[in-house]
Order: sequence, then C-alpha cells, then structure tokens
Amino acid sequence: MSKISDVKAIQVFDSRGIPTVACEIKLDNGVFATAMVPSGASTGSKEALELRDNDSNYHGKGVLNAISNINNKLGPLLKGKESENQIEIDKILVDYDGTNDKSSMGANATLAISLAAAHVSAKNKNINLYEHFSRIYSDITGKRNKYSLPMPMFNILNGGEHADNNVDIQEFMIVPSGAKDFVQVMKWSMEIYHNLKKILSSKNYSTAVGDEGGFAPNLKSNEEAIELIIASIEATKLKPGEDVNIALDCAATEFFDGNNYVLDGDNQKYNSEEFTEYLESLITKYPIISIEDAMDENDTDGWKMITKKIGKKCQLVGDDLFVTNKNIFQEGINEKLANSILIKFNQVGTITETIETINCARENNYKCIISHRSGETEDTSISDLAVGLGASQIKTGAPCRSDRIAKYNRLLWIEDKSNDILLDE
Ligand code: 2PG
Ligand code: MG
Repeated sequence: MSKISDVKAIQVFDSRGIPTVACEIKLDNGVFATAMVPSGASTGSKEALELRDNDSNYHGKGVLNAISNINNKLGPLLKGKESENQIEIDKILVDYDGTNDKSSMGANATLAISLAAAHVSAKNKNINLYEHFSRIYSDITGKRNKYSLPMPMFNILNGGEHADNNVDIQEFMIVPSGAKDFVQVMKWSMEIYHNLKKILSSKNYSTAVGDEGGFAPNLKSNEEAIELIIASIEATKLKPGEDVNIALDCAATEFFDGNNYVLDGDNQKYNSEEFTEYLESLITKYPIISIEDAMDENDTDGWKMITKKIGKKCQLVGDDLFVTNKNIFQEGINEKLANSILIKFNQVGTITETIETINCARENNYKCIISHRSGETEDTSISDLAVGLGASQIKTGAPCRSDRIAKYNRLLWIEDKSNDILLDE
C-alpha cells in the first residue's frame, strides 16, 4: 500500500461556467490522480453544504475557501495515510469538519478529497475505479456484490430550474428498457434524441438545450412534453412501453407554494391529493415507470398518500426528500415514503457515507439510482460507482454535451472491455 504525500486543490469550472473544486492526490511512489465535484441547482434543503465564497468575485460563487480548507487544513491531516483506506480517510474528513452538514469545511472540499483518494488508489493498483469502489463496499458492509451496467434514464427534455422555458416538470427522461446491451442503449437514445429535435423543429419549437443537454422549448402544457417524446420514440420505430419507457423528475419542491403544486405552464394548481391524481392519470395514460420527487420534500402526508396510491405500479424516487443522507432516509423508510432513492455523492460529502446510504437502501428493498448534478464536469466517477456497486440505474442527462456524454462514454468502454459485465434490468 502507498501513502499519501501531497493533497492539492485548485478552482476549476463546471458545465454552467461556475467555479468548482478539483483535487489532486499524490502518493509517495509518485502516482497521482484528480477528481472534481459537481453542483446542483434544484437542491434539497437538507443537503450537505456546498461552501461558496459569497464575495464580490465570480458573482459570489467562488470556492477559494473550500480550496483553502483542502490545501491548508484537511490535506495536511492526510499526509502519510494509506490512500486505499477510504473509511479512515473519510472519517478524518468527517471528524475534522465536526458538523452534521459539512458546513465547516464544505461538502465540496470533503468530496473532492474523498473521490481523489479513490481515484489514486485504483490507479496505484492498476485496477478500474469500479473495482475499487466494489472493494470499498465490501470493506464497509462485509458483503460482496456483482458488477452490472446500469440502465440509464436520459433526460431529453428539460424544464423547471434547469431551463428558461415554461415547462414546470424538471426532467422528462427516456429509459431504453428493452435494449440488449449498452451499445444499443446509446443507439436508441441518440436516435430518439435526434428525432425529437426534428419533431420540435417541424413545429417551430426551439431546439436550444437546457442544463442537462435536453431540449428546452416552450410548450402548451407539461403533458405535451410527454406526447412529443412518445412521437420521437415512434419515429425511431421503437415501441413506447416495450422498448422504451418514460421517467419524470417533477422536482416538485420547486413549484410547491406551501399549500399547492402550481403548474404555471398548465395554468393549474393542485393540492397534494389532486396532484397525486394528476400524476396517476399520467402513468395510466403513458408508459411512465418512474417519478422522482413527485411531492415537496416536506409534504410528508403527500408522500405517504402517493406511495400508498401508486407505489406498487410505479418507481417513486426520493431525491430532495432523502438527500443521500442515511439518517434522513431511515426516517423516510420508517414512514413508508417512496420506494427508491436517488444517490448523489455531493449531497452527503464522502464516498463512505454515500455507500452506507446505498447499503441502507438494499437492506430495505429500495432501488438506487446513481445520479449526476445539473452542474457537472468531465469527472466520470458516478459511472464507476454504478457499475462497481451493481446499482441497477443511472441518470446523467441527455445523450448530448460532453459533461453528460463523458459518463455514458465511460460505460461504453467498461462494456467493451469486460464481457462479463451485463446491462441490468
Ligand atoms: C435532480 C438533479 C439532477 P440538480 O434534481 O435530480 O438531475 O438536479 O443537480 O439541479 O439538483
Ligand atoms: Mg431530482
């Protein structure tokens, strides 16, 4: 095993042109590797804190304080430690920070180090990052798991906080459930995406894209987005509901006014019961197999209601609801909220805590969807996390824009090189 000799961070930029943290860790044998952290726009209020400088530079979005925390405080504590011992490294980060939400050091500081330690360890052992993640999973849980390629949800039409259009629902995703392998997953999604572009053009709708690479036109209603996607699947000569299904991320916290779910694009507002009925009518009419953040993160009664009503026939995913935090998630499990969890490293701030949450999901029969953030970089760690832990699903945007495509390209390489790693679901 090799010891950490240097930890260094610099400020880089994400896909929205906003500063973020990059960290490089070097070992005493000269091996080094870097990692970068992503950033959300429609964040859950209980996420770990992303430390921003809030001064007059970079519109207040600089991360130089987080970087200084790495270079001057956290990094020096790790010198001489074995980089492979992820649990120990993450514990040092968590203990030094000393808060529940990483608000002293910043989750962007702790995650950059945590990820860079995993990258350099995999490189040092000359193994894939997914293999290393799988070993960390075994160290944490005492269990082994099978590698698999995750089924993606491609966000091909963007609304909500991720676009400047009038669509309220944040993400309209296609799930190529019937594809036989990852090459076919990419072929179908790319063809559907470009057919959607043609259909939008033919209607004189905008084909400009939102933050996650999906198109972001103004539409007559939220439902029209689904109709357009169905048409683009059919134009690809694929069968909606058989070859390709649909998933939504409502990100409902963003349009909940405290009493009602306000869909400006539809000129409608619904209370929790009515919104549940609205979503139930959508899953009855269209092949929608998954809905994320169907309710506001604090609307516990609404969550209970929708889980009871449609939780048997539809995947209901908690993102802002659970924020990848094991304790918050456990409370939700006890209350029987949702049936799946979205997993984002930076909502909690270390690899160890992320894996503990995934393990908690497994123990309670909740599905895991590994996820990007709307502000991303070329870092592809989430692809390896999905494969290494055998998570059945991933969402990482449209099949468009390098910040999204980098993750899918990584999965294509993994499939190509490892004949025994098969597509899940
Ligand atoms: C979400 C994510 C990623 P953000 O809500 O699921 O798609 O968006 O990173 O803006 O929170
Ligand atoms: Mg979400």
